[in-house]
Amino acid sequence: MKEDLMTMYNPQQLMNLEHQFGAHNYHPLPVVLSKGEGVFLWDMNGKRYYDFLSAYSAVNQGHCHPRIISALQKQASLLTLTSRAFYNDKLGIYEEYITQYFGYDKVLPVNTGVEAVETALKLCRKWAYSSKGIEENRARIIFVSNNFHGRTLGVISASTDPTSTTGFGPYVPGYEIIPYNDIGSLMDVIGQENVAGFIFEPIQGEAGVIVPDDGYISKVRDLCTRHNVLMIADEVQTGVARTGKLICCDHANVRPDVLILGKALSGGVFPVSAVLADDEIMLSIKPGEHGSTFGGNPLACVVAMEALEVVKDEQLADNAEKLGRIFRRRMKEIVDQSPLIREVRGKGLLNAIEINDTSDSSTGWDLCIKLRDNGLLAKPTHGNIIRFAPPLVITEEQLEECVEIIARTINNF
Ligand code: IF1
Repeated sequence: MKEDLMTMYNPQQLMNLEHQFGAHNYHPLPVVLSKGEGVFLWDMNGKRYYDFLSAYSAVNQGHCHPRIISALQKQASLLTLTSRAFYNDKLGIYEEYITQYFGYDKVLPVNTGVEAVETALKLCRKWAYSSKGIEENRARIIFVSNNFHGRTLGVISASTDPTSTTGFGPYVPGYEIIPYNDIGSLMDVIGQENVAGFIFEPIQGEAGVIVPDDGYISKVRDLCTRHNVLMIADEVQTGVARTGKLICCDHANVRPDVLILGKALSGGVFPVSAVLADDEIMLSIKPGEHGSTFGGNPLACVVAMEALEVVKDEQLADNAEKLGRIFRRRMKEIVDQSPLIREVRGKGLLNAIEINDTSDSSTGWDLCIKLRDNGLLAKPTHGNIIRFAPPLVITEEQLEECVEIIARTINNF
């Protein structure tokens, strides 16, 4: 029945179904995809596209990576979920594996990126009261402007984007916001009383792939160390090899006190996220004080271990580093010739172009429609910034072909 149903509809009818029966909380690019493999996506008419979004860096290992899919299939017919009311035979193995992989004492496994961010914020407050001795309910956590940490009330309370905050008040108290990439503003506040943590993205993805000055992250590290403030890195989007290192903080040789991961932790096959920290911080949370139904389920554990093995075996960080440099060099040639594009920026295979237009323009969208017609899928983060983030398994030859597609589209625009 279901199979027949699915073959009955054409793309437009499927988009209409979403419009009629689904919440209108997105504005997707008009393309209806039905198959993914590696760097490629196919729509229902069989047209092939290069995926230059990678589900916002969740598909770093490429769509439907065979090793991850077979790990999923094998475990799915064994045991998918017990809840944490009981032990299962995969969680301990996964916890040892991922803590050694990223170099922390412990992991708290959850499911979505924002759930991991919320967990990190709760952990920071708990540590502030139990270890740093801050007075109950007085902990202050410092965020940066133009942050993006997800969509829950807990994190939009720190957002500076009216689209994320308007109409969702009242907001969670205890947060402060300072400018990003401005070490002076952190120095002004970090030594004050009750400051518990500083949370940031090593590169701001949603803000438009904003790369901070060299030295910013290591100066943040020094200040947090000196003032016993937790350095909390949200690497949900920048982590797992995306920027050319295992985590983006590795570019600065900095080890955050709390590391937040998500998305590509599962290769886009299953919601898997995690918070990593050392015992002194992680043991602030006692049994029964935090959790989630699916957190640490055996299916997620098996999928995540295979997804991380693939990152290592296929040297995805090195590939991202190498191809990212080629991409930015080739894009700069286009920038120099095109009045349309102001700048290309990024690290590894997390890059973006800024269009010579205002942020409320439709140019980014219109350009993405043309890119779609030319066989490459990307989406603007704001009206005039287009993020380019292909799966990290892309080859140099495929990248060259994509640069040609982008160049041709821009020149004909
Ligand atoms: C959507 C944005 C990107 C994230 C960082 C936490 C989360 C995200 C640094 C929360 C999630 C996703 C959400 C997704 C689009 C995408 C996104 F445009 F929304 F902002 F990548 F830039 N920290 N980012 O980037 O993770 O709860 O979503 O698993 O459609 O909202 P999540």
